Order: sequence, then C-alpha cells, then structure tokens
Amino acid sequence: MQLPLPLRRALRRPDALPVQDSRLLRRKLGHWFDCLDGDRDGRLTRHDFEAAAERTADRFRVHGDSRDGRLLHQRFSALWSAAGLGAGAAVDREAFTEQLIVSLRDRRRALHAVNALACILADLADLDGDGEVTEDEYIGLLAAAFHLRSTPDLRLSFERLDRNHNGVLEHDEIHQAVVEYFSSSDPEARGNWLLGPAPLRPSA
Ligand SMILES: [Ca+2]
Ligand SMILES: [Ca+2]
Ligand SMILES: [Ca+2]
Repeated sequence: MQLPLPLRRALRRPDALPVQDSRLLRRKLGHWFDCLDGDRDGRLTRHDFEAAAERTADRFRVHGDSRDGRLLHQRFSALWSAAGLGAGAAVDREAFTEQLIVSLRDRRRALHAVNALACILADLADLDGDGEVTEDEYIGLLAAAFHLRSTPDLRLSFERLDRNHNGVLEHDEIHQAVVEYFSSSDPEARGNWLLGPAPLRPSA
C-alpha cells in the first residue's frame, strides 16, 4: 500500500505534524502499550512484538517465509527499534509512553514505522483484496493483532474512522487515523478511535 501523497509530504516535513503532549495523547499511547503487551505481564519486550507478528500471521494464514510473513515480522521489529528501545529492553507502561513521546517528537521514523505497520495490517485484513477494509475485516484484524475483542466498541470505532460514510475504510482513512492517533491532542479527532474507544474513557 502506498501512502497518499499529502500524507507522504506531511510525514517528510519535520514541522508538519507537531506532537503535543497531553493527557489524551498519553492515554492513547498507554492503550497502545496494552495492545502490544500480548502476554499481559505489564512489560514490553521485543518478544511481545514478535508474538504479535506471529499471532497476526496465524490468524491470516500467512507463512513466515512468504513476502507478507517477512514484512509483518520486519515491521513489528522496526516499530520496536523506532520507539528508541534497545534489543534487550523491557519497559513498563509509563516508561514506554515517555520514550514514545520523545521518539514521535524527535524522529519521524517512529510515525513512519507505525504507518508502515498499518499498511501491511490493512493489506492482510483486506481478505477480499478489493483495497478497502470492511467492518468485519477491521474487527477481525484488531482481535488478532491486539486482543481487542469488544465488537460493539469496535463497531463504534469503525463508524468514526469511516469519514466519508461509505461503509468501508479506504487506505487514506486508515493512515489519517494513524497520524491522528499518534500525534493529535484534539479530543474530537476521529483517529483517536483507531484502536477502540478506550483512550477516550476517563478511566483509561
Ligand atoms: Ca509483555
Ligand atoms: Ca476488503
Ligand atoms: Ca470510508
């Protein structure tokens, strides 16, 4: 999947997407931690990222040696490196959030890494290969990759992410959501819903 041109331009410009620290952004990044911490031990290690790649590959029957299998592992791995974490690191929720805020501010690489991961995930989720992600495909993907299993919550999210209300997610809607999720402090930003409504709830 190619990034839409306006987003590619925006990602290249260092001042185009200011990452403003806020309680909302921290809640979103904390929720991202929870999504990645597949073994729920309260620490993120490289193993969690490898396990997420394997889980996703199993769900979509992608062989590890195939192009998609290799891309999936590479992109989860790049996400770990781009967050500024060393190979043997183990970080808790707070440390991960702090580190990721620094990485998102200082290096576009962190946002590129998440976007690149979103590309391969959207391609895998698009089971019928029509270039669009349906509600069922979106819900199946988030359950497989990130253990998000509340269908009513994910239906609400899908509705928010589908900006043009045509019943499917196009690639630019997904990328716009990724950018907003990882950079916006606006409580009205639709991208806040990328991984379910949890970050928008006061208890999150
Ligand atoms: Ca863990
Ligand atoms: Ca599709
Ligand atoms: Ca749409």
